[in-house]
Amino acid sequence: MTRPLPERVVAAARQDFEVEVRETNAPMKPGEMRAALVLYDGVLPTLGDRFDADVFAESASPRCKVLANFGVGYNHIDVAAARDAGVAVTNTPGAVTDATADIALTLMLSVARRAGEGERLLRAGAWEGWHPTQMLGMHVTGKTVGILGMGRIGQAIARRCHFGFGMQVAYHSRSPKSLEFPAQHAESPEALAEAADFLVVAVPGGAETRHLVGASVLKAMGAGAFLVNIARGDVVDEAALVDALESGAIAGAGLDVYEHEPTVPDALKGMENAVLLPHLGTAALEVREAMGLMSVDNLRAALSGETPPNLVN
Ligand code: 8YV
Repeated sequence: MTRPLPERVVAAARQDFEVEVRETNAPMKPGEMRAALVLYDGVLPTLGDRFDADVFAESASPRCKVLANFGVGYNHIDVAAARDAGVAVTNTPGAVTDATADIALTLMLSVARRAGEGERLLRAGAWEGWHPTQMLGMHVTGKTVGILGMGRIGQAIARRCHFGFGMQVAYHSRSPKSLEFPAQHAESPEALAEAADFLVVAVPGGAETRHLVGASVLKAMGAGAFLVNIARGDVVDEAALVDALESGAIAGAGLDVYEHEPTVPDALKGMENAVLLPHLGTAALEVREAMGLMSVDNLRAALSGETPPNLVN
């Protein structure tokens, strides 16, 4: 296990395996990853452990047979290189869906209703008392949400918006989906951005989606719209986002992820209309336990010669 994990997860793994838990929360270094491939039958890595092609290059047939990733996103692992080296890669879909959708709603509400800004004002002792035109934000109920990527998490966000907030739902994904709530398919990210009061990014990270939200999408959003990103930081061109916020091309942003985590541009930190969370998408004990137990199930299946339930390569 490449990080300390909740006790329940470690205990479940110990029932079937000899377990070593790496004691630091820092991402693994390339030398550690190469060594892990040689030393262990299975590795349970996570975000930040960059298992890229170079790491697999040195061991043609490593002892390690499975990387049971803790998390749904696996863009830090070169899955093709892993497959070529005979290493299965698995992830934890399902376990993260509701918690991540909840964080998307947290960000939508916080940025539109100026919750972060209000908290800072109050804590700074600058609140002069209620008045009818104090800190007016944007009313959320009934607005249009545009969801970029209508997978499990996108659908969970859409459901909350439709059933909870009476919002119109629009989305862009490679192909239209059959959904159990009304939703308009947009032909391009730009067309989606144009239609939306909130553009919510919910596509997987990776080369195909890098900078999918750049200057043209931000421009299409317009001055009244908010961007929310709960996916991966590099899906959004962060420099273009800073420009759009500084020039007033969009109204605000709610972010849980960043292009170069844990570095967050000072420009963003200085903006009142940016709500900035430290990658809290799944940060609840029961969710992290469910993710970990799912990883252990994948590990167990892969190491007993079965097809793991959540194989991605
Ligand atoms: C995880 C996430 O907690 O599951 C994911 O892909 O983004 C998070 O919510 C974290 O990234 C570990 O994978």
